[in-house]
This record gives sequence, structure tokens and C-alpha cells, in this order.
Amino acid sequence: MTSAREATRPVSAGTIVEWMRRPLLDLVFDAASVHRRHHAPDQLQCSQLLSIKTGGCPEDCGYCSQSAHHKTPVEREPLLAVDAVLDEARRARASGADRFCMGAAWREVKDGPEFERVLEMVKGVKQLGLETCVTLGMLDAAQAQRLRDAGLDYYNHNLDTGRSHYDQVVTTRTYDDRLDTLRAVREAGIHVCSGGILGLGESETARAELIAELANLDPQPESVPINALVKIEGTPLARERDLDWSEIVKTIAAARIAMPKTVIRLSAGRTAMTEEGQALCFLAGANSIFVGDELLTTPNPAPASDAALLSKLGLKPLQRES
Ligand code: SAM
Ligand code: DTB
Ligand code: SF4
Repeated sequence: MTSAREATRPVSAGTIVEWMRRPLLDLVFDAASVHRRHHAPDQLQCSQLLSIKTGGCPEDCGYCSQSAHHKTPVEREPLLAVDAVLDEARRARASGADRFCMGAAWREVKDGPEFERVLEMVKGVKQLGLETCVTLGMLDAAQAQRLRDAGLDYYNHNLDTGRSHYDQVVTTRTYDDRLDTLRAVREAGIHVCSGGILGLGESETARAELIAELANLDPQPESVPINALVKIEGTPLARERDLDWSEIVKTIAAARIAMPKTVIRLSAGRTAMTEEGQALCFLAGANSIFVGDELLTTPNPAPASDAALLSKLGLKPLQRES
């Protein structure tokens, strides 16, 4: 069997399936060894999210509370004011986040006053000494350049799942549209944050395809969020089967071996995990989380419980540079 220590690129989905079928503790041991060669094992990157434009999205992503195609409890709201966003960013900074991520329920960025406002938000958050991240849907090269000039450090745009499963989840844009946006982000000199969601009814192969697709990007993404589906009432995926904790651990371990230098985020879904399950994910190479009470529209573990978990595990939030 292929040893997980021998990751060479391009890596195939078949190889990743072989890794994920290894005895779990062997896989985690190898992933932890790779992790410790490339990262300080006591450091955790902490991002805080804010939904700056909630609901009413024209896309039909089957998991999402914000799609106008599904009847969910989330109401459509206008784009927030710059000052309101900067107040939230100050609070995030005070509670120890090193990066502030602003998300909009847009299909794509459109030039105009709302984009100008988002550029002001990026400038303002950067001036607070936080790393900046936005997730605004598809964008073109000129828009990516304007975000970079405003001080954007990271652009989040997820591939969500493997290519073979993608059209079961989203029909209003293609996998290649997602890859084109990532290319525009990369060419503008912005760090790429791209990952996916586990628990969308995907096969083991589709999950491996996602990790292979990310790992074969050149350069590899600086940041890879691994989300566990947060089931939202009213969405087509609300009744999906529950993920087993071992599936999350395996995927993180495979991502760590395939992308040794990338920062891997144990992203949405931590409220449904035990502390022990999260601890195994950190051992297997996850070194980033979302902090704060809320993700975009759903709850996240309370800051006090995260502080207690980090303390038990001897993990420290990454220190901001400024
Ligand atoms: N509209 C933009 C887009 O789709 O790129 C940005 C916001 S969108 C909410 C950001 C990402 O959050 C999605 O690509 C998806 O991977 C993740 N996400 C959304 N809803 C989720 C859910 N219910 N559970 C887990 N992850 C979710
Ligand atoms: C990512 O990969 N996960 C975040 C962020 N990027 C934008 C979003 C998670 C959303 C979870 C469901 C919600 O709160 O609406
Ligand atoms: Fe819109 Fe993003 Fe939700 Fe898809 S994931 S419906 S693009 S907000």
C-alpha cells in the first residue's frame, strides 16, 4: 500500500482514498509527523467571521441558509455599513482573533457603490492590524486587483466538494467557474483560502477528489477550510445523514499530508463535535478555527468553551504581528 509519507504531486484521488482507508491511528500518526515538520504544533490561527450581507442569494447551493431558492429561517438583509463592520472587527481583535473574514451572500462581485463599500471595509479592518479576508462569490481580475490594493490578504472561495458530486449540490455555477475565480485571486497576489464541506452525501471518492483538486493547485492554497455540513431546516440537505467524527479526522489528515504547508481550518460544524473529536483533528493537522459565537448565520462554540479547550490541549491563538 502507498505510504502516506510519500506524497508526491500531482496526487490522485485514488491515492487519497488509499490513505483514508489506512488504520485511522496510523494515518493520524503520519499526518501529525508531517504537521510537526512544517508548523508549530501549539499554534492555532483564529479567524472571526461576519456576515456583511445576509440572505437572498440567487445561487442554489443545496446546503445554504442564504439561498433564495430555499425557504429557511434566514431573512434577506442589506449590506452593512462600514462603521458597523469596523465595530465588530474591533470586538474580534479584542477577543484574540488574528483575521477578520467578511462574507456576502452574493453570486458574484458587481462593480458599483456596494463594492466600493466593501473596499472601505477591507481598508478599515487592515488598519486595525487584523489580517483581512472576504468571501463575495465570483470575481474577475480587475476586482481582485482592487481588493488587493485595498489591503486584502485572503479571498475565501470554496470548491465545496469533488467534481463528480458538485452538480448534485449546486446547479447555478460550474466547478470551472470556481476555479477561474481562484485563478483571478491568485494572479492578483491575494492568498487563496479554498476548501469544502463534508456531509453533502458525497462518496469517499468525491471527498478524495476535493482534497486532490486543492492539493494539485499550483501553488497550493495557503488556507483550506474543512467544514462539516451545518444542517439548515428548509434546505435540500437538511436530512442528510450525520457525519461520523472519524470521517472528519481522516479528511483533515489526508489534507495535511497532501498539503504540508497549508493552514487547515477545522471550520463549520464544531458545535456538533466533542472536545475529543476536535483534539484528534488538531493532532491530525488542523491548525485554524473560527472563533466567536456565530459563523455566518449559525452558532459556533462559545468563546469561553473554546478558551477552555485550547487550555486543556496546550494550544495558543496565533499572535498578531502588529
Ligand atoms: N456567497 C459566497 C460563496 O458562496 O462563495 C460566499 C459566502 S458562502 C456562505 C461561503 C462558504 O460557506 C460556502 O462556499 C460553503 O462552503 C460554506 N457554507 C455555507 N453554508 C454552509 C453550511 N450550512 N454548512 C457548512 N458550510 C457552509
Ligand atoms: C468557510 O469555509 N466556512 C465559513 C466561511 N468559509 C465563509 C462559512 C461557514 C458557514 C456555516 C453556515 C452558516 O453559518 O451560515
Ligand atoms: Fe449564495 Fe454562497 Fe450561500 Fe451559495 S453558499 S447560496 S453562493 S451565499
